[in-house]
Amino acid sequence: MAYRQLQQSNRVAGAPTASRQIAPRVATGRRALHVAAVAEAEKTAATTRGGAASVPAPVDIANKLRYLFGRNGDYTNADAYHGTAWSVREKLIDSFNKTHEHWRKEDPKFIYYLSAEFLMGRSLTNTVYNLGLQGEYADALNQMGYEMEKVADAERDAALGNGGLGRLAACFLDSMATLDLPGWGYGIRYKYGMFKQALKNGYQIEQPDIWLTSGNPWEVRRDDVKFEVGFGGRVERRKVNGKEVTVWTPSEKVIAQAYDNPIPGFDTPTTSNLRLWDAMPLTEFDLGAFNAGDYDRAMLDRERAEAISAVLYPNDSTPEGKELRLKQQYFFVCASLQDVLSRFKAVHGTAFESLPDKACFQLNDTHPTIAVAELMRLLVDVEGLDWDQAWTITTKCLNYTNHTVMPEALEKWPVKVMAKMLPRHMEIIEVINEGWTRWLAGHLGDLKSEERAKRIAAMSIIHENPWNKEEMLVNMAYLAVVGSSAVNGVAAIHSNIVKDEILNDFYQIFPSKFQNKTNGVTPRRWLAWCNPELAALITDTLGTSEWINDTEKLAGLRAYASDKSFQAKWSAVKKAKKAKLAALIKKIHGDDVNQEALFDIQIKRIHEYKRQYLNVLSIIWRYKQLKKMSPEERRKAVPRVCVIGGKAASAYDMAKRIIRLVTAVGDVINRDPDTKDLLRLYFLPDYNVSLAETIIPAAELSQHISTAGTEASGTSNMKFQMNGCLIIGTWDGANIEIAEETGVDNVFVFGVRAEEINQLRKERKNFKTDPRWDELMRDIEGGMFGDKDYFKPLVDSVNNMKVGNDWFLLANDFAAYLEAQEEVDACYKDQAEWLRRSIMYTAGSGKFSSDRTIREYAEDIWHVKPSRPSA
Ligand code: 26V
Repeated sequence: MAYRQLQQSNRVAGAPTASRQIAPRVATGRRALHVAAVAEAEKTAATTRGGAASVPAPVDIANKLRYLFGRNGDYTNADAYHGTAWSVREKLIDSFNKTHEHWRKEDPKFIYYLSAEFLMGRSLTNTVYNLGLQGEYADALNQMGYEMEKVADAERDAALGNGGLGRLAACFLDSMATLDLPGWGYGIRYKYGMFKQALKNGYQIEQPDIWLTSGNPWEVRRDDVKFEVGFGGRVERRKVNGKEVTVWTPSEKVIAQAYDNPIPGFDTPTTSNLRLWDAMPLTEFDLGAFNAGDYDRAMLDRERAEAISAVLYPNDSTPEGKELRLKQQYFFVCASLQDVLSRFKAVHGTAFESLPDKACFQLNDTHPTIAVAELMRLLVDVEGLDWDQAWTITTKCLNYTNHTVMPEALEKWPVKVMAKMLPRHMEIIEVINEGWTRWLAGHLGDLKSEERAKRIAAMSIIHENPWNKEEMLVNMAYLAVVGSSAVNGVAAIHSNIVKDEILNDFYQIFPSKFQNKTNGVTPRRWLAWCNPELAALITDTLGTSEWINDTEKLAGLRAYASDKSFQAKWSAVKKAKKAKLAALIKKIHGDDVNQEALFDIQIKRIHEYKRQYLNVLSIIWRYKQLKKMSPEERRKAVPRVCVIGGKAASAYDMAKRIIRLVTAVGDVINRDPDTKDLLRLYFLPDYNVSLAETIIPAAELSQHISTAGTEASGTSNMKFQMNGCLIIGTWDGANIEIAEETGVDNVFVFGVRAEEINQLRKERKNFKTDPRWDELMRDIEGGMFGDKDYFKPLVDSVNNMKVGNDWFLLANDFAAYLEAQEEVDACYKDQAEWLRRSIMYTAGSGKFSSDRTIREYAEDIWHVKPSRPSA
């Protein structure tokens, strides 16, 4: 039997343990219970004492509370969480140390995943499950009068990411550790993560995410690991021993302080690492200034330094030009590369030609792309390699993943900003670009000189700002492509768009650089741990829990898809999860919802291209139809509870209006006595990883309705699929591959195809809108949901028939969408068919495990092999 399964026995899938069943739940009895449990456990401990590991969990939890927090007695769930987390942390660190001792001895090639975002969510549940300690800690808490689930609920999310890109990085770390791949994540330890979203009168307001206030048990501060990072200043050429060297003297320096976040693999002794950097001042205090009575000036350095790792940038509708963001990017890249090189040198000295055999870096989008110039700087200026040798090493070590087709999201930094903040890097980029364009000129030698010049200009890393001819820009995607061995998109269709459109010029030059790596999600967090009831049913049915790290085994469920008794069990699990979501809706909105209704969910960042607006329009249309129906007709209607959740970037005005439209429509629909039993619409505020863990298992229909060709992949679609939730979606991103794996007929696919988009945009002014669409526009404009003026720009953005308007083609897809929604209703009426499809979704989700994705990266791009410590 596999390593940790032995320890977990059959508890993996969340079967209740004996003690959990008998545990009293009365809060008032907790203290007595707690004291008794600890005393009992201490007796046992007396015979087994002999190291921290042998201390029984209840005693250990109590000890942590006593000695770390100075607490004694009647703890809240939050206290119990801290005690438990600090206890679990020790086992995690033991595993971390063992793994790294092993890797130090073996010296395997490492993959370093450089990412400005890691959206980790909560750690307690994941850690105890992955370490095989779930049963032990659930029992301990039970004996003390607590429930693991409630205790785990007290943890704050680590929300160091915006959305898909950051959560993908977190899933990848889980898979890398689970597959025993030597690899670390590197990023920034933001003091404030993704903002908290609250609603005030139906409008989004943003609040700071102060996530570190109660301490973070999942990190280890490494006081011995810090590096200097410089900014600004001047660059000089000097002769040293007859050789010309370049010396950069920064005008500002800060310290990057390492914090390690151990990442436990599942069913393996491997625990890898996410190293996050915190920015600190070089000197604690300018004592001179302080003594002179200038306290403000003394504090200035500290504030300036700390600002670098203070906040996560929420991705905006206009992401350009924020100097602090470039500073953040360079800060973490510089510290990470120095860290890797210093470990390399400790073992291999200056044999840098073998660096590509020991280390490779994945650039998660363009955010860490300054790594191209920084690795060159470290190798040439600091280590004294010649340029060509350094360039060979650099391009062998780096790889780049593109995550978006949105042109405005492709980072370009003004040369002026780059030259001021990173003067040496700007020089290096210029030299790279000179070499690149010179090489291109040779490569394109057969072309006529005019055509050649055009092609070269189009591929130059440094180019004019098309909106402002005065300004020159550094195109970070181009730098990443030129500086990398491999470039990949994140779903089949997206990788084709990268090759055929976004980076087509480069694809023509280097066809073999371009790859596809379809995204995946970790089946641990997104099925096994967030839906233990379904996991238990799957394990029972397949007779094994091996599907948790071999999701292809889920295909075995296909044999049961039409089995009535299996369908009944499948449906019972969904009902239980729906009850939980209903309880959450009740808690937030105070309403009881019909739990027999179809639970219809759209959760993701709010963006015009994701088309939450289209969803709302169809909900309004449904409402209007219901209003018109006779009581007899209403009895036949399929009741729905619609849920929309997601954050709008603070500066993204249109997205905020969309949120307000959702809440305004909800206010009308949910109170209408004619329809409220048949239709509800709720906006769930502050959508985040833990909320997703509650919502996704309860969902029956999920919406992935981006304009074809705009959503690079989507990853929540995979999470819904794993949890047996049907998809209504466009032929976009990973929806396509999901449909292929699930059976296209099982998915509600609608709308225009990516190939048609450009033409349709051009023809926009001739487009004849559907009369139902026109009616809805008049309704919103006319104030059916109040706030007429506020909604006006929303109506205008899609309703003027001119080129450039309705850029995301809501009107074009509207009729097809309503039709697909009718198919949904018809299918839901046939519960046997609905359940069959639901089972087919989970059965078809095998491909979308991030284990598969990571295996592909490891084999095709990283060339990294597993290295597992002994148990
Ligand atoms: C998007 C946009 C849209 C236009 C306005 C500015 C802006 C800035 C940033 C972004 C996000 C780009 C990176 C990103 O999060 N991409 C997401 O990556 C996921 C993981 O690969 C993928 O599943 C999502 O489809 C993709 O949007």
